[in-house]
Amino acid sequence: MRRLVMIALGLILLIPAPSSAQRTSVSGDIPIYDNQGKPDLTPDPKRFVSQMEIVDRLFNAGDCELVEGSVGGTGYRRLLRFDIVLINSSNADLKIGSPTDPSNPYASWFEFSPCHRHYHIRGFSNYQLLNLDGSVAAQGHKQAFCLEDLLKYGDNKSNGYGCANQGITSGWGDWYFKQLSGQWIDITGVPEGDYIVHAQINAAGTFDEGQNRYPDVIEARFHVPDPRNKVSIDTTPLDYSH
Ligand SMILES: [Ca+2]
Ligand SMILES: [Zn+2]
Repeated sequence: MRRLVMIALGLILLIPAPSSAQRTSVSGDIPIYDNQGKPDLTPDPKRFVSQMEIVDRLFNAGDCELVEGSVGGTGYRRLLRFDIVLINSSNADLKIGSPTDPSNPYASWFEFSPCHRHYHIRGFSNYQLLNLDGSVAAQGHKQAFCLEDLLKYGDNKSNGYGCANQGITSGWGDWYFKQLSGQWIDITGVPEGDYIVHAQINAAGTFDEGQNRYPDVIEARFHVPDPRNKVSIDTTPLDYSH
């Protein structure tokens, strides 16, 4: 039953909305509340589906994506990619701090990314393609994140979090756009059919989200075309900035 409800939700979320209206409509749906000093992160459900697409992309031996495990092999890989915007809708900031400070309470969570060439919180998000019965059709990978303020959702001023002093201000969002290295699920060889794209943030439970009123899991139904069908080949440089 729960699965049916989520599928229904996924179908509703697949209805596209004009991009200019997304941010304000989402911030209205996810009002900031008093979470007793703890952050509450949630992925923007509209952005997730509106940017979802399939591309083919060539990977060569030695590419950092193979080292990081975000693709399953060399040659042309079929990638299902999407945006994740993490909104902090608590009245408290997510405060993480400097990755190079050994006294940082999150010191053991940082890992240096050979692709991005900066520190990420390891295991932050988990991307999977699920069959409609909830079993795994393609285990994506655990995408590590550098958490920072990129999009303004509320009225607050940013406290200036970036990759060198990580965090997300109350009412701000961190934007993992689909052009970033690893911001995908490798679906090479997945048969044609209907699937659920599943993303979980704070997947390792690194951050205490207090009441956690807003979900850490986002899902949307998606039709994967016949793998023999051509899709556009992405040759634009991958983004490693964030
Ligand atoms: Ca949450
Ligand atoms: Zn990064």
